[in-house]
This record gives sequence, C-alpha cells and structure tokens, in this order.
Amino acid sequence: MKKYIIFILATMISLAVASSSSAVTVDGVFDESGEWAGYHAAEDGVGSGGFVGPGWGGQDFDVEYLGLKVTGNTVYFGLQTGFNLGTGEVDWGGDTYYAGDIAINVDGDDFFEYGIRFSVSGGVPSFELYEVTSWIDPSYIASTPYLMDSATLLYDDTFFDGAYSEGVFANNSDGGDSYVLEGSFDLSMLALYLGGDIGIHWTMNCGNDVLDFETTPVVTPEPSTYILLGSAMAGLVAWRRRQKTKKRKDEQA
Ligand SMILES: [Ca+2]
Ligand SMILES: [Ca+2]
Ligand SMILES: [Ca+2]
Repeated sequence: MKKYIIFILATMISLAVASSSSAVTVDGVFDESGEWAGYHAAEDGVGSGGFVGPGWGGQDFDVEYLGLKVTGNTVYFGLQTGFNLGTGEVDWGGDTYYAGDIAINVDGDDFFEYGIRFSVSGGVPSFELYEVTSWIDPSYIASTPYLMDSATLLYDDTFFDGAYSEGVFANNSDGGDSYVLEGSFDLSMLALYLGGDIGIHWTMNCGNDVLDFETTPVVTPEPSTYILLGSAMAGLVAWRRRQKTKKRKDEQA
C-alpha cells in the first residue's frame, strides 16, 4: 500500500511539473539552448556577399534569434540581431535604416493585432504595448510588417520586465556585435487572445532580414486544479497517519 501511495504522489507531482515549462531569465542574454530551447526561431547567419535573406547587408542586418514563450500566464519575448537595437538605427551605404516594432499575432490569421515598441536608454530598455489597426510595410514586402502605422497605446513600460545587452556572443557565428532584448509581461494584457498559438515577428524598415516564430502557450492550471491537488495530497497524508496509528495500536494490543 505504501508503494502505491508513493506512486500516486510521484505521478501527481510529475503531472504538475510537466504542465508548466520553465521561465525565461530576463537578463539580456539569449540562451538558445537553455531558457529558449524549443521556443525560438534561429536564422542561418550571413551568406556570401552579405546575404541575409531576402536582402543583403551582412551582420549589421542579420536577425539571429527571435523567441516567444508563454508559461505560468507570463509572456516572454526575446530578440537577438546584428542590427543596433540600442540606437534603433544602422547607417549603411549613405542611408539610415530603422528598427521595426515587435509584432504579435494572437488569432492565427495573417494580421498582427499587437505591437511592442521599444527604446533603449543608458542600457535599459523600455517597452509599450499597442493594439494595432494598420502596419507599414518594409521595402521587401515579404518581410511585412515593419512598423505600427495606426495603433492605440494599451500598456506603458511599468507593465513590463525588460533587459538589454550588446556585445560579442558565442551564439553568433558571423563575428561582430549582436544586440539583445528580452522582456516579459502578463498574458492578460493580450485581451484578444482566446487560445491557440501566438506568433511573433520582427524586421527593420528595409526588411533585409526577418524572423517569425509561433508558440503554443503553456498556461498555468486554474487555481481550482491546485486546490483539488492539494486536498487530495492532504487526504493521503491523513490516511497514512491513521494507518500508522492503527498499526501502533495493533502492536500494543
Ligand atoms: Ca535570458
Ligand atoms: Ca491576427
Ligand atoms: Ca549573425
């Protein structure tokens, strides 16, 4: 009987653990084989002539990692790119190019309902969440959307956790600097989300490189599930105690 109880408890605990995946550490370091494993898209780097697909420009325009992970009702997002996210600009060939907004699609169609606008000041990022009515296309239309056109601010930076860093990272095989943004916010802020997959997208105004990723949220079970689990465990413990007491009495008798 004891073994049976241990088996039941172990099963319940492993079920509880399996239903929630681990959190992302919002520290401005994109650990693609740890915290972001299975929850990101990765680019194939810089090709010959600086090709990053669909355009050119080398490491300065290379989008390296884009992550999206929803766990325990928290939405985590992460972006690593050779594009300077600190200034939001890259000067190249006499022109200035601009970083786009982070686009979020919550209903599986082609339109991104939400946009996250970011800026970095003194190494600290700030984020704002908007509901979007229309987007501006990049030069390479295949990389659309680029920037929010018509949008309403829903939540300012106080609703976000965020971190930024720049430097040379081992997960960039092309050499040169990369720029990393990580952030998190509460899933309830995406009021239009009704279940299913959530998509994330990022590019710059030329659209020379782009990444897209879709994730299936692992939402924390309702509190009632935990109450049920808790009372079941308490019941088992009480039953064990009664068994022990009974055994002791039997032995004394
Ligand atoms: Ca991290
Ligand atoms: Ca949509
Ligand atoms: Ca790269």
